Amino acid sequence: MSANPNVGWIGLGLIGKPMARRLLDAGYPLTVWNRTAAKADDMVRGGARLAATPREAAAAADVLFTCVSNPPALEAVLWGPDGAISGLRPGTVLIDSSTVSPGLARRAADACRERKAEFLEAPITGGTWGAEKGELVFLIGGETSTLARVQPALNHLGKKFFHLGPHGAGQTIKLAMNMLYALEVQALAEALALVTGAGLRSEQLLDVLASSMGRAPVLDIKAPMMISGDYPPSFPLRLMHKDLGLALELSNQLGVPLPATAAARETYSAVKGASKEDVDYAAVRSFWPAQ
Ligand code: NA7
Repeated sequence: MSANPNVGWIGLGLIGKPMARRLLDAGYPLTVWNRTAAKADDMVRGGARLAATPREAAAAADVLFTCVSNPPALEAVLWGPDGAISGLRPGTVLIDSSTVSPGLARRAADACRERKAEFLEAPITGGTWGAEKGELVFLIGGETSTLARVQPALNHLGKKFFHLGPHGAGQTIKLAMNMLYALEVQALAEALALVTGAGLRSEQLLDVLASSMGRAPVLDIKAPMMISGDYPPSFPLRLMHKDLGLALELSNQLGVPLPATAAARETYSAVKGASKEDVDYAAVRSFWPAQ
């Protein structure tokens, strides 16, 4: 692929927008589409072109990224009215960085093949911070040759790229990763509830944790939010709730029981239902009263 191919970008959310911004800043000609068009205003001021439909964004692109919230959102932008699939040109590479089911990734790959386009699933981990710094970790499924064609663009977005296998493999590992984060963060919330319920201070547990094998980078990041009770979304709880649902859906298909995940999903469901704002998943702590 020649230097600086035309890039299309669909989905300017908390993670999608800083990713797209990095490609614009790196000099890629960028066409964007977002359901709420006003969220593209600053990108347009920065030199991006605004497409009227996902189809138009796809038609302008040599490389088209999608980064939207969940499976229905991806289905809408790919196959809805004026959907992106209908605009793909032969040879275009569609890269989906949303977290969706492995089955949906395979469907998108089939649809691209029918258009003589190529597909990579490339869900990410690293949150808004990683997206802004270009230090995301990509979990990739698809052909090696497709990845090689788009690697220069991906290098502006990520610091590490795991090519995990054929379509579906990236999403499967992503769901397993997020399950682990969700369970770890819920385990800390439960431990803090026990400690404070016994009349001790949260900081006492955290001090001991810092010198123990129980320490984990995700807990280092989420613990201060749990102490302050302030949960600005880096990775929103509503998306973690969605990923736990996707993991359970996959586990049902495979016949692999996930009892801890099933229980955790109930906690995340309760907090999601009670939250009036868009909170980080560290807010799972609010399931238990703060002491
Ligand atoms: P956000 O901040 O929730 O942004 C979600 C994006 O998806 C945003 O652009 C939304 O458009 C778009 N969206 C949501 N529903 C639809 C439908 N039905 N049709 C079209 N577009 C839609 O998510 P993040 O950027 O943090 O994360 C994106 C993905 O990466 C997600 O899968 C994570 O799990 C990982 P809006 O601006 O609301 O109009």
